[in-house]
Amino acid sequence: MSPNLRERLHGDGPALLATFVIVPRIEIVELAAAAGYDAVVLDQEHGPISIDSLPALIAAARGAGLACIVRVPECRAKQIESALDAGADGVLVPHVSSADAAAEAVGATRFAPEGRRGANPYVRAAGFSGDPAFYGSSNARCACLAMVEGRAGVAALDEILATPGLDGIFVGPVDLSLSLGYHGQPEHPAVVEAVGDLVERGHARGVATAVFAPTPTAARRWLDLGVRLVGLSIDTAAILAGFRAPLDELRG
Ligand code: 3PY
Ligand code: MG
Repeated sequence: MSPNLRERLHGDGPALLATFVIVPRIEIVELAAAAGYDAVVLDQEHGPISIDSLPALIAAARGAGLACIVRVPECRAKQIESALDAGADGVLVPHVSSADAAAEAVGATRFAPEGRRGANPYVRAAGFSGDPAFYGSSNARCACLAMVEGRAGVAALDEILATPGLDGIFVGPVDLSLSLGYHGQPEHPAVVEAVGDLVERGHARGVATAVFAPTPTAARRWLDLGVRLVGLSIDTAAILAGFRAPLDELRG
């Protein structure tokens, strides 16, 4: 059996290359697979992806062989549990800025006794009751990534990294650039230094790291530093670039 998302985050094989998906269409997920990505991040924090859209998008990801992470709208147990019940391989929890928030997120991804996830064996993730091993396999498989993307999260990093069961931190340079006063400059040297520091502190504690990279150059930098997952692009930006390129060429 091929390694699941959590095993890939904790393993030493190639890092995962992911794209964010904002547009709730299965075709976008399939296009990401056709382009060669390893994973999609279905983004409920930004854009119109609702809980109703998740089952089809997750099914499309699975059918296309992609790992499927849902970025939930905020750090709330209910939202995390709904994404996992729909069949996601893991969740990305935005703006985690304290040890309590990290523990809340992890607790919502695991059934008792490891956590506090509400149990229902009839949901999609459980094969609608057809999977007798659901609770154990879900606890073993579903990954929880906490986004560190603001001053408060940076200040609480050591406690967040110490959260039992946390699969990794995901550093968000876009929000971090605003929080640090470099608006709209995720590649500002001060932001790059801050991201690198967070990643290295994660590695020093043996915690897997992930980063959003606004450019392939940034992605290469973070991959060389040993991150286990890079968010390399966003569907809307890719479509805009694809629409623009032939027009720009035509118009000179
Ligand atoms: C950030 O960089 O702030 C992100 O949330 C990446 O999507
Ligand atoms: Mg962000």
